[in-house]
Amino acid sequence: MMFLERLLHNCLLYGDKTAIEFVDGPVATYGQLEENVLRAMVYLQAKGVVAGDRVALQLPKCAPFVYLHLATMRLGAISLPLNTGYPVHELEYFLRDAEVKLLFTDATAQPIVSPMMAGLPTLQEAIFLDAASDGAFAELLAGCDPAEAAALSLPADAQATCLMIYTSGTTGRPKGAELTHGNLTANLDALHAAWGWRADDVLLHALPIFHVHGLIVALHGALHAGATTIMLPRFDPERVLQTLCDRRCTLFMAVPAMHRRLVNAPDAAGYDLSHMRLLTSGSDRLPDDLFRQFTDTFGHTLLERYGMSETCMLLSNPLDGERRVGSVGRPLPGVEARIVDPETEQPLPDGQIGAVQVRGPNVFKGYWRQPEKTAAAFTPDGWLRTGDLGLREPDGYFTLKGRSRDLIISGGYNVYPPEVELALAEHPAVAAAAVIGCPDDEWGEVVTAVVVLRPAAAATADDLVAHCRGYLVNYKIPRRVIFVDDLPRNSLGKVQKAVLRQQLCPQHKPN
Ligand code: MLC
Repeated sequence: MMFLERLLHNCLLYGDKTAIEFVDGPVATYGQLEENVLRAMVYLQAKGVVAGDRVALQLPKCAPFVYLHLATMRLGAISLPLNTGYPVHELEYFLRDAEVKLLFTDATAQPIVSPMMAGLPTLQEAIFLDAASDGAFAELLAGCDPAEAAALSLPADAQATCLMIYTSGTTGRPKGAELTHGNLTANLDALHAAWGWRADDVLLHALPIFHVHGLIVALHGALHAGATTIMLPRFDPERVLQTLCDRRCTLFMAVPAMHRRLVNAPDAAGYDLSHMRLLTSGSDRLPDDLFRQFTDTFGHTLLERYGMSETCMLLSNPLDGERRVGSVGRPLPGVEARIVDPETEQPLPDGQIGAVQVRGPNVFKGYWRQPEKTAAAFTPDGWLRTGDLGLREPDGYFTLKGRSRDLIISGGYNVYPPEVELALAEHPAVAAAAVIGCPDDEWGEVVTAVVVLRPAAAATADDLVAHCRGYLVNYKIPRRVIFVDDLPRNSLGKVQKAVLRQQLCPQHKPN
């Protein structure tokens, strides 16, 4: 059964049960969820949305986001969730590249979005919602009769794209990873089986919902199971701990930077989480000390799993059985993973470090209108090159050992150095810039800019940070700026980032 069909089935089966409760906000039963999704479908149809169209959602965590996202996919169109923090420069790029037809954004974004509309011919309309007000959205949908959409059949083509998540690469601008109905279904079925999702689960949701982790693994996971989701508008460690206790939640998912804040919260060990069933960690490597500190503090062993935007989830430690420190576990049902020699791409024996490649029905269709980049992402026999390095142990557990691609992970967000380097290069005082990730206890890695100034030019670290804020979302802004006379380069003129990391990162350990 495809995901949207299962969701509809759950809406009929659990009509009076709470599907999503926004803390300090609205509550929707499964019955109300279905009704609002149908209304949103009628609204979108009236705006001319048809199968294949891109609908961008740049909204905070709110009920309208959920209804519009599900309605878009159910019409066979493509949902494009966007970080609310994107400055105009990034937002405009996504809207142009994806040829977005409709944009839903917060009312506060009007001064930014309205002036860019004229330059975006495919953007038919931007709809400004007061996301904080329940009334505003209800008013928008008031004239929409759910019965009109109820008669529509569910999307039947498993190969059709339903979700696009932008992710960058080692070169160039971000690319839209196209996930299909079949991808989501395969992943949710696998996670359902692997993590024992149940209809009586209560998930506390504190992640952003514009990425795979918060949107697919957490929110869709709960909807797929017929479970209840309690939504916190943002992550706050004490509020998380208090809500887990008060609401007797059974499930919680987070990135390591969040788990670090939980164990360091005042009187963390005083919260009784004994009723909880499962706490997971992902989007970044879980440090060994944090894995142990979490168990010591809360009496629960974190379940670490591994995934990426292009694939959703790939590997997971087990629900029952050993959750191995430092390991991301074994492939999920239906997923194949292998370790190959990075040069020859021939499989390596267990225990040897090589490139991680994966295959399975969860693996994305390709990058939006980028056939060359899509082809380059796969081997000729269809394995996706993840860009991560790792090893497989004889009992099938995988351990990640670094990255072959030039990627920084800060607080669970991916940062691609070329994007930050391009932004720095726009500053008139910058002659050259290289961006590296330095290990950091709080964030995992911090974005560090190594900059050569033009002769006689003057700029301070604060100047460059302020400049970057005009181009990049907050988590991509360099936290450290180091000025140097020259960048180390190889004989081809390429900056030797390994040398920079070695010289400039205080806690750097080579792979
Ligand atoms: C916030 N800031 C960050 C940052 N998050 N800087 C670097 N890296 C980050 N990840 C900035 C803020 O803008 C602010 O800057 C300063 O840090 C302090 O802010 P804060 O209030 O302490 O941070 P907060 O808003 O609480 O955010 C921290 C966080 C957040 C951990 C809650 O980073 C977060 O939600 N991370 C989750 C990311 C995620 O969902 N990834 C999933 C990707 S999917 P200033 O200068 O303005 O003061 C994926 C696939 C998979 O990867 O496998 O899951």
